Amino acid sequence: MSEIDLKPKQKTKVQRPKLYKVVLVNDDYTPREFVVLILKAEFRLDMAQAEVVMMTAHQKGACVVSVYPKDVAETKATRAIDAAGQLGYPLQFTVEPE
Ligand code: NFA
Repeated sequence: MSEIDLKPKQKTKVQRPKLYKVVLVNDDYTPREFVVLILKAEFRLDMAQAEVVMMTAHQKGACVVSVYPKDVAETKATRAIDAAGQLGYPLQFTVEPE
């Protein structure tokens, strides 16, 4: 007796890039307004999102900003750290596997 095989013989492999979290780290020196500015400019958050992320990091010590493929996450974190550093602020972002 022949049955119909509904299973495909080969699975199509989809390339899903591993995602990495960019995490905003609190400090005692970087002005809140500057943190919000960076979150808007580098991470494309809107005003409301930027305020929530900044205040969450301020109160809890850290907050996930967004997730990206590894190279994008590292580039954005580096650019944000450098922009803060140029103004003498110790602002830090970390990049971690999701
Ligand atoms: N804690 C900083 C302040 O009170 C603000 C801040 C928030 C810094 C989030 C870094 C990250 N000025």
